[in-house]
Amino acid sequence: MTVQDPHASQAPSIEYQFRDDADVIAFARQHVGDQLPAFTVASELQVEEIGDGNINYVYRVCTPDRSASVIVKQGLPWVRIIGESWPLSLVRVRIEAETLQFEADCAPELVPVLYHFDESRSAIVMEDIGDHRNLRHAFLERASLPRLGEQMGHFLATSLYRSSDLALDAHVKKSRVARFTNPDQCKITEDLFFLDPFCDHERNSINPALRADAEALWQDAALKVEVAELKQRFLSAPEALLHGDLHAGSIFVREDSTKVIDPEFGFFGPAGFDIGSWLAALWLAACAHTELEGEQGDKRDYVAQLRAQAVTSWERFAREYREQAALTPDASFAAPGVAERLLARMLRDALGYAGCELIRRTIGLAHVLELESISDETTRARAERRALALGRELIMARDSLSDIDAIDALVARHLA
Ligand code: SR1
Ligand code: MG
Repeated sequence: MTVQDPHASQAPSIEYQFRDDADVIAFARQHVGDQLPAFTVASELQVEEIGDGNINYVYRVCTPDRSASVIVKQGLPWVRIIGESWPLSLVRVRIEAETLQFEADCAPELVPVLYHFDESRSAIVMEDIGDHRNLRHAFLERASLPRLGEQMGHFLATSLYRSSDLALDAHVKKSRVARFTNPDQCKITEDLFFLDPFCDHERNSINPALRADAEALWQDAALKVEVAELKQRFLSAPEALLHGDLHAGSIFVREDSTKVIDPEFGFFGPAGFDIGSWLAALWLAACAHTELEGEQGDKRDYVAQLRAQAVTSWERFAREYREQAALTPDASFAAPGVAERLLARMLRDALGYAGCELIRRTIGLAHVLELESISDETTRARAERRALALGRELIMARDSLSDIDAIDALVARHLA
């Protein structure tokens, strides 16, 4: 397959951009030869563009018999789906590579192997996890994923603890905060998460059958105060190195295995942001399944499974965070009660950020496949209304919710 210049119609080509198939293949061969011997001996390699994300270009390079393959990801200095009118710094590609490496140190089984990062071509070569499928599709098919909650709880606990003040020397932490400063990516979140969905913004995309609900939300002054507080913490609470975009599209699964990809939004922010984004991924899918086609009993069971995954994720996260915090080398943080205080704040933040994610994926720019797969607008609006109401209540009630079972009961009420 030939790689056409994907930008030909909307932007000038960039000097470092892959020119054609041969260029992508040569790049992959040059950078994984040592690690993947089949790439050195195979006389011919093949390439296909497989990216369906919003921002970058993603290629699979493989041997003719497909027995060996790698993924090459290249970033251009703008948002792929928008073009030159939305410029984006290339620092995100280095940050993605370094965040991926940090996550691999924390939980090697939960991320693809990073083979190479090339700054001059803004490109990464990594393991092909093509035997996994995107979690959105798994959710749509109501796949049973018995280990997902535990695995995500572990991913969050290890990455958020090991980049925190409890684990890192203060000088090291400060230099990492500087190295992972990612202002263009953060600005996307600041706008799409905290601004657009709460006003009549031109970037929003709203189901006409849900318009009145969105308009009511825009009039909700008390909600806007809470969202402003969440945004302020997002801007100025460098607690831990976040993945920064932990939605279902950033996760690939097999029944027994989970892989988290795409940490290009990585930066030091409030730990509850990643936790909340993940919980919202589960709850968004659950909202969709209240109205997706299928037997009522099957749908009810799957909604219950998704709720249970959220409970398991938090329980595993909290248990493992506590265990790690008990070993902190910093005597101030070793005092009794400190870990519980931090966990309580992370949970409170997580609920607020989950609420924002539920709202922005319903009426903002970037929606989720699970809800979008409900073709009838009126039916879809019923599921979307649940997401909006759940999101709003999580934001408004977060200070009074400190117990995961009570939170699950609240979620269940919205999904009934
Ligand atoms: C223009 S980028 C839209 C969304 O896609 C990314 O994956 C992030 O979630 C971002 O908010
Ligand atoms: Mg992404």
